[in-house]
Order: sequence, then structure tokens, then C-alpha cells
Amino acid sequence: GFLNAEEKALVLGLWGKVDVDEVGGEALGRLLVVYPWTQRFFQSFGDLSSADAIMSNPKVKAHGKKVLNSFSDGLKNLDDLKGAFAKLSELHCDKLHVDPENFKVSLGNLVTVQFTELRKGTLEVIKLFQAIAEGVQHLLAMGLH
Ligand code: HNI
Repeated sequence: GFLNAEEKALVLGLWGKVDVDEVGGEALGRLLVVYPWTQRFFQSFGDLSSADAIMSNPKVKAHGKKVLNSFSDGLKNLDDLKGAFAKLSELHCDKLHVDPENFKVSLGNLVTVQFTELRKGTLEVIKLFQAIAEGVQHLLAMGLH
């Protein structure tokens, strides 16, 4: 794997402090508000007409929770991120054709939303977290081929 045992423990320790269910909805909601062009993927979610509507939309919350939980599950497989995200890579890259730029903003966004938690980590662990998130982003955006 690309992290040693100590680094893995640092990352998982910090991640353990994050309220994944809560932060997931918050992060997706914020993505849709701040980067409104990402809304085009979520037309079936109903009312996205204002920041309030987005942040209180139950479908946004539920989907954000699902997304971040899948990210969380992936962290249990730090030695095989490729395998862990193979199915999602197929979905986002081959089926949904999500523009790589969207993952970049979604990653930056996630880091912003979690900033209060991340701030409690050392710079070292934040960098590790960032490297993992970029790896996942790459897998989802570029596919496995
Ligand atoms: Ni994403 C569905 C995980 C970024 C658009 N996405 C999912 C699902 C998971 C998931 C899990 C549910 C799959 C299933 O039901 O089988 N998405 C992730 C992760 C990231 C991510 C871990 C990156 C951090 N997704 C994005 C981005 C976009 C995106 C940046 C577009 C802007 N995802 C979608 C869409 C769906 C989706 C669209 C299908 C939604 C639906 O159910 O209609």
C-alpha cells in the first residue's frame, strides 16, 4: 500500500472523529449551492431552487450520506483503493460521465466542510487525507483503464 501502518492509523483516527452521516449531506448540499452547474446531475432530486431548499432537501441529505459512507468504506481498504472503488469508477466515469473538474471541486468542498474536524489533525495527517481523497477522485474521474 502507499501508506505505512502508522500513517493508516493517523488517517483512520482522524476520520473516526468525523460525523459521516451529518457531514455527507452538508458536503453535497454545499457542492450544489456553491457550484450550481453540478445540479444538472441531480434533476430528479426535486427542489434545488435556493440554498435553503437545497440544504433542507431530504434527497440531498440522503444521497450525501450515501456518498460519504462509501468514501468511508473505501478507507477500510487503503491497500486496495482501486478494487474498493472499481464499481463506483465504472458508474461515474463510464456511465455518468462526470467531468473530472467536478470531482476536484467536490474534494475541495469536502475538505472545507470538514475543516473544523481536520483542523484538529496535524499537518501530516491532513496531507495524507488529501492524498487519499485525490486518489479516490482520480479513480472515479478517470476510470480504471
Ligand atoms: Ni457520486 C451516485 C459516491 C462524487 C454524481 N455516488 C453515487 C453513489 C455513490 C457515490 C456511493 C450511489 C451508487 C449506487 O447507488 O450504486 N460520488 C461518490 C463519491 C464521490 C462522488 C465517493 C467522490 C468524492 N458523484 C460525485 C460527483 C458527482 C456525482 C462529483 C457529480 C457532480 N453520483 C453522482 C450521480 C449519482 C451518483 C448523478 C447517481 C444518483 C442517483 O441515484 O440518481
